[in-house]
Amino acid sequence: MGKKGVGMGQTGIYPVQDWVALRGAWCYEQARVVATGSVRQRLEAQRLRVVVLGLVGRGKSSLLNALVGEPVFATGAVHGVTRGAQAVDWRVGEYPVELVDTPGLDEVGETAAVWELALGAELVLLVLSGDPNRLEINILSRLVRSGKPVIVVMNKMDQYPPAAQAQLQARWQSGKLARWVAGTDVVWVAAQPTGWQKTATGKVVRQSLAPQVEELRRVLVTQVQTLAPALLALNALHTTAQQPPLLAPPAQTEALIWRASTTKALAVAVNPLLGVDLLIGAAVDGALLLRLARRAGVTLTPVEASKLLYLIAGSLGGLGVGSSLLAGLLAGGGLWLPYLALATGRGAVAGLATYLVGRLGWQYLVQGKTWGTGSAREQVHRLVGAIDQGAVLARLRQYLHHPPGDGIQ
Ligand SMILES: Nc1nc2c(ncn2[C@@H]2O[C@H](COP(=O)(O)OP(=O)(O)OP(=O)(O)O)[C@@H](O)[C@H]2O)c(=O)[nH]1
Ligand SMILES: [Mg+2]
Repeated sequence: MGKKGVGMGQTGIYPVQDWVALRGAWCYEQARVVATGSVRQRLEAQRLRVVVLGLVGRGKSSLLNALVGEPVFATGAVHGVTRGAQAVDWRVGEYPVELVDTPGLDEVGETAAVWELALGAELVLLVLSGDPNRLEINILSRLVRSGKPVIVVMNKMDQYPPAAQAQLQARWQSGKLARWVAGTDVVWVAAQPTGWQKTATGKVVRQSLAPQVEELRRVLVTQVQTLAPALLALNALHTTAQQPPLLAPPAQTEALIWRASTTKALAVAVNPLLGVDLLIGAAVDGALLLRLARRAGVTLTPVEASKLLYLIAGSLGGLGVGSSLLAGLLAGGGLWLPYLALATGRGAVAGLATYLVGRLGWQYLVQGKTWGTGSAREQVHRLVGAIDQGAVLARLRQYLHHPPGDGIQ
């Protein structure tokens, strides 16, 4: 199933001396066990994400166009041509590669989103077009400190006479830059070179020349073909290691979350109108989040609370709460079942939603109103997956069948 022989139980086909492949394959298997979300999807599909990064106008879009051999992305001399990240599918041997173009990093406002993409990629191409300025050195330093595999692409080399190019090269071979990036990871290209030509009338005009990116293509092909499993594994393990585990709230807080869950479960179960669920839900969940915020010592405005609720509840739709609702209904006996069983199923699912809102809300609040690295949706998805929903549903059902005070418990 795996490409390059990398798959379950196939690591033994590597010659023992082939350490890179052997370690890559081993890490790959480890990463498959722990990775979650979109990183896991890429890992399973052995699909690499390569992101270009660089300041405005360095030729990022031109470079990707030259690599794929088609004018996929808009380019131009004006400031900030690329406004949002866009991807194009490419392929290196058997490996699908997603090449992602990003807006220039000195474009105000886009920085966080671009960094999130770059730090989540298997490989970053940092595009420069001359000696790096201070901002570019900071960018490179952040990439290196994050342990991100980087290829430095020195673009627009048609603009440098050979002597100037030699000077540039010397700086990558000694000093600070050389300590950060190996010489073999600095590649010299001209993505959209221009030259001057004399017309029949004697006028000298600017003329587009063929791109010179073969060296980069060669480096990419070699790296991807030998290192794809290792690059995927490295990124997946790194991302996973940075993700905070699901936090267990203190007993009193857990009790508060549980009380809100059973309150909602009961309210929904005894209410015969389906649409009323939503109203009760929003009220109970919103109030719970505000109380949790007070306990965590964090300020949360009602608007923030409803945004948080919207985010968590929105993710639950795709996480099987909808299907567990259906399962709850069917487990109760199908369409002919007595109303009580149906209502109990509905109530338990509504209570489960509140429980998840409480646990995730608590995590978000005590972490200082952040989900950590990665997209909020993905983090919510991952944390919900870490909660035993079946057990919570069973407890809620039991509660609804025998609420405390009916003499049975
Ligand atoms: N001479 C020369 N010009 C180039 C080269 N590569 C790109 N350019 C020019 O540089 C300008 C910017 O190129 P883009 O590819 O749009 O740059 P970008 O980094 O995507 O820019 P933003 O999207 O605005 O951040 C364009 O006018 C290109 O024609 C090159 O190798 N040589
Ligand atoms: Mg661009």
